[in-house]
Amino acid sequence: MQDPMKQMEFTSRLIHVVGDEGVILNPADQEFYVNDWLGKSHGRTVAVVRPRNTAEVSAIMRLCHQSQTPVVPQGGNTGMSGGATPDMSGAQVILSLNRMKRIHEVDPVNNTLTADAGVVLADIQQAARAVDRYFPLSLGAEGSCTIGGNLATNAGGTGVLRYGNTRDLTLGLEVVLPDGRVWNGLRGLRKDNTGYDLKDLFIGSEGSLGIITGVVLKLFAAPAGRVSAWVGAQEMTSVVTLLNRLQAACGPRLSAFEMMSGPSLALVTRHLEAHVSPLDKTYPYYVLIELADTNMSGLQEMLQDALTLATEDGLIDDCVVAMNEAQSVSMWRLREGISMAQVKAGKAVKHDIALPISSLATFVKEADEAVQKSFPELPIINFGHIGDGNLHYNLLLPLAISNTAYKETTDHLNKSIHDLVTQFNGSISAEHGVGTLRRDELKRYKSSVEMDLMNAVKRAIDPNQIMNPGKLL
Ligand code: FAD
Ligand code: 2HG
Ligand code: ZN
Repeated sequence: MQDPMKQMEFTSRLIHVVGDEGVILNPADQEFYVNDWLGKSHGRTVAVVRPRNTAEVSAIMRLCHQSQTPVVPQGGNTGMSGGATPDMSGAQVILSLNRMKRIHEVDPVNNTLTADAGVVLADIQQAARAVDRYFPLSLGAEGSCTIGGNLATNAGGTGVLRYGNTRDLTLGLEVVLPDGRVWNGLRGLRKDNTGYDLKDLFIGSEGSLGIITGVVLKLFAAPAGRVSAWVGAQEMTSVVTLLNRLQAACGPRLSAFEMMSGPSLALVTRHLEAHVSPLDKTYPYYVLIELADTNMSGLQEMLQDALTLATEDGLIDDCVVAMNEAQSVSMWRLREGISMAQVKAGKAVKHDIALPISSLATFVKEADEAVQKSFPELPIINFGHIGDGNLHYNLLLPLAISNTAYKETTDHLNKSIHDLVTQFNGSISAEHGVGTLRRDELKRYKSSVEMDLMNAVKRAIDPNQIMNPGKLL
């Protein structure tokens, strides 16, 4: 929207809908919204508009539809793929859900929670705990990401192994369509075969089809507690064998199995204060394991016995079982600190990949060899939710690298890693989404049939292409 008169008229209409306090026009106050936290994506905006309810979202979308103004939905702005940042044109509106924070209902009989899309994930977890239930979605950004952002990216995190990803935790959705119509699918049903599952179209659509305004989530029985352990191992093959053994021995009690390579842990202990490894020696791989149950009786022994057996069989070299909750918390701080340590230490080239678990060890061996051949000195920060086959196979470039060199090296590394992922029938985006970061990569690896189908869905729901242009597709 380049015409200043039209822009003024548009923003005054926005103010009419949401009030003065719901529209941010001052560039200094827009800073948080137009940049991402990684410092990689930057943009400009006509206005940041912050509705309080679905009716206001609908009125905003009607205005954007009439004026053909592009809209960038935004939740907590913690995303890792540039999906919530507008482009540099200054023509796009940011629609932030950060004032839509109501939890409407917690139903411990139906085991469901109904909330606005702008509720922060940690507040949803807390509301479930308040009725002695459990909401298992958990990730490092849970204190600031929103459930709407989790839905839009189909977020994963550390609980997927046992409970599934955001899609698996969702029963119903409410969405405002690009023309302002509201689809109310806020149903708390575990069975509903009345045609296409529309909610699954919007989950993982990264704001490209509509604004998610509300959700009905599944709740679970609250675990009575957890037992955590930290393990050191020499080989990725041993780590995968340990995963299979623990699944066999502990069944659904195995609630997390998170891997960190030696360089990943070293990065955290070097760059973050008061982060200390629980083991005396260093190892090529570490695993953070967690068991949880509604009955704690025998849980610690179960983990201890499985780890003793694994040590005797030479699968693992050393391990420590947390003796109390404080020790569990400090193990988790090491795992959750890796993202921040990367930001402090360099410019990461991030690969959020999924592979069949049976291919993980061979993939890592071949990927390490390929990287070392081209860039022998490059730190490989490989970690992730390997219980789900999801690796964050990140490569750390120096902080002082020029933009041109960063881009050239990134293009080279992306191609080499993603080609290999494709050879193993993997995915180039496991949980962070495509956004702008992997948009061109997506075109390279998706078949033309898949791209045609996705573009057809986009055209059907957003014919004027106003929803989050330039992202995903
Ligand atoms: P935003 O960043 O605001 O937006 C993300 C995308 O969703 C954008 O495309 C945006 O347009 C769209 N969007 C947001 N809200 C809506 C809405 N209401 N309707 C339609 N579209 C919308 N992610 C994981 O999956 N697993 C992890 O383990 C994980 N760990 C993280 C750890 C840290 C320390 C950090 C900073 C991030 C981590 N993330 C992780 C990434 C991020 O937190 C998730 O992608 C999260 O789901 C984004 O939520 P958000 O509210 O911040 O969304
Ligand atoms: C995690 O698992 C997040 O900690 C972040 O998904 C991954 O920093 C990353 O690349
Ligand atoms: Zn992750």
